[in-house]
Amino acid sequence: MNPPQSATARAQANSADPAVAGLERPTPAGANAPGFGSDIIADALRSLDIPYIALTPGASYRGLHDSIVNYLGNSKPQMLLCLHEEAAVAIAHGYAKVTGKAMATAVHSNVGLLHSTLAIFNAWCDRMPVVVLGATGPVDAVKRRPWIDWIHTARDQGALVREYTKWDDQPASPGAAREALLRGTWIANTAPQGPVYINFDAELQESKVGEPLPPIDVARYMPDVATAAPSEQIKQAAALLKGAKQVLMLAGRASRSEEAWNARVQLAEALGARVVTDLKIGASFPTDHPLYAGAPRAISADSVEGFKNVDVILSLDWVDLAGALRSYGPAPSVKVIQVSLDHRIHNGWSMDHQALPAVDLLLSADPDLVVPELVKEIGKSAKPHAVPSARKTSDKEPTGFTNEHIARALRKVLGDRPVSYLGLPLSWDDSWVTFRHPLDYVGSNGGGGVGGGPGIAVGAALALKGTGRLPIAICGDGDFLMGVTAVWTAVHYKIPMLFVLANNRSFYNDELHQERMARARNRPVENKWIGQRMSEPEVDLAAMGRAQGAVGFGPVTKPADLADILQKAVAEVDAGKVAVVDVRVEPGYTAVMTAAMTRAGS
Ligand SMILES: Cc1ncc(C[n+]2csc(CCOP(=O)(O)OP(=O)(O)O)c2C)c(N)n1
Ligand SMILES: [Mg+2]
Repeated sequence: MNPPQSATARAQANSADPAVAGLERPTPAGANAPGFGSDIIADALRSLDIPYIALTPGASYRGLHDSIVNYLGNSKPQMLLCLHEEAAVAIAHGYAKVTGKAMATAVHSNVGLLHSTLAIFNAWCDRMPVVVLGATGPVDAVKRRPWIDWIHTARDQGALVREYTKWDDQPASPGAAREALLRGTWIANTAPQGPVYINFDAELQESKVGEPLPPIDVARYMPDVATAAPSEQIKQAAALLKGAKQVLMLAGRASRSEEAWNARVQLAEALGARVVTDLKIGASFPTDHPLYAGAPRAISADSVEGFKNVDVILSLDWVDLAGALRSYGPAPSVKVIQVSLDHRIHNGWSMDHQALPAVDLLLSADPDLVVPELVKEIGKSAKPHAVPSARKTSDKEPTGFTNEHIARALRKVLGDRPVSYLGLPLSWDDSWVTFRHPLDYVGSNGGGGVGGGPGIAVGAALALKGTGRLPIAICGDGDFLMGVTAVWTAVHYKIPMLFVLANNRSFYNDELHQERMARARNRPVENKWIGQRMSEPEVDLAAMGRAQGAVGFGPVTKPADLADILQKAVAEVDAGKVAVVDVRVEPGYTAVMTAAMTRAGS
């Protein structure tokens, strides 16, 4: 018998789920030697140990498609058919959020790549690895079929995504294609992680090859890249932290590792540091810990007890350190330590690098490797600290019908059951549900590209199969509608999960912006809904789930009905189904949320 695995270890095991592996078995092709360029590419793909390739098909890679089905037997990697390229890449993005490793995707020529661009951008901003494969051509014009091969061949196709991928290539021979796959996967998985794009000439895939390539030891082409900090810097950081009156820890981007999570808690406890987390990224600190101070909105000198005494800020790869420092407004005497590798990926096209923070000490290293070293250096508890009392979730019944009702009903239905939140709506408040494990929440779409939610959730739920965790995605209606076909892929590949839709029948976030404009210009605020509300007709989101084979519930129009319906939906997920619950919340955000979302630049 295998030894018991932790949820994180199970999710990272990188093997295809047995239920998925039994699906879409091809008729064996019989004696099957590698005979074509795409067979060599398929061999290289298999050597990468990637369990799945999410794809939307197209003739530009029909050679590779054939090789995966008939040469590899649709296994290692196994195809996951997606109804839109944006879903294919989003699924790989979600899978990486849980496993920390890249999955493959394939998108057709320039057109499939164009469809996938937003999802690639989301993965880029989220620093998540994805290996995107594509195709073009035949590059040799005399080999092209009339019309279609011409419109679907682009010079420098990689230029479409070069500014938000870490690397791209268009190899010109089977040997170069193998090398590109090794290099691309290695680069994608190396911190800071991100998507890569490899484009295969149609002719290269379909051409016959004589000799097979000589075998290689793949591991030697993908060496580990050291991302620890030098001990001298660890000592410097530890000295600053130990000497501090009050440390503020900004717990930013982190892996899903339980050991790293525990080390972060130990460090905070040793320092008595107050800790802030960010719903843009995965859970990084227990939100019921007495030292936990809240989400980024809490970052201001007078918001939390003890903050005004802060004299050292420790950023563990915080997404927007300069922005956090600006809201906190620290006195110049406050020392700032930044632990991050992110500067290595900044390229100046996208401003996702954020403003340049003023720091006193930069550890250009992986925070998950730095924190345990700091714990060792500082000792379990450097000095006694007054421990504040842990935050409590509000017992007050909210008014109207809001996202807070969804949170309350889920708390009631789920109790202490292990749950992974695979997405939360924009207006979510971090106090509504508690995170106690790195897999309790996997973070947002990263790039603010609405429509990523459903696909990311499906990929994350796939990676969570076998962990015993209940996968839940809470999506805004706008987000769900833009990415809705990912539901079909979840149903088809038997990926049980729960979608709860915070359906306010509006792109409500933008109503707030119209409200802001109207107020600033002294114009009628009551017009803010025009061009925003999705009513007359209201879209039946449960039916959109049902149409794709999910079990649809709702519309739920009364808070009192919500818990019972969610209970039924959870029972369906436990029975292996995909459940979609349409909850008709009222348009409107809390005052705090409204202020945070529409604040001006300065
Ligand atoms: C691709 C894309 N289009 C438009 C936007 C602008 N935008 C930001 S939030 C938002 C509304 C999203 O609607 P929904 O998911 O229903 O959430 P709600 O704001 O209603 O809570 C829009 C349209 C965006 N960020 N991304
Ligand atoms: Mg909405």
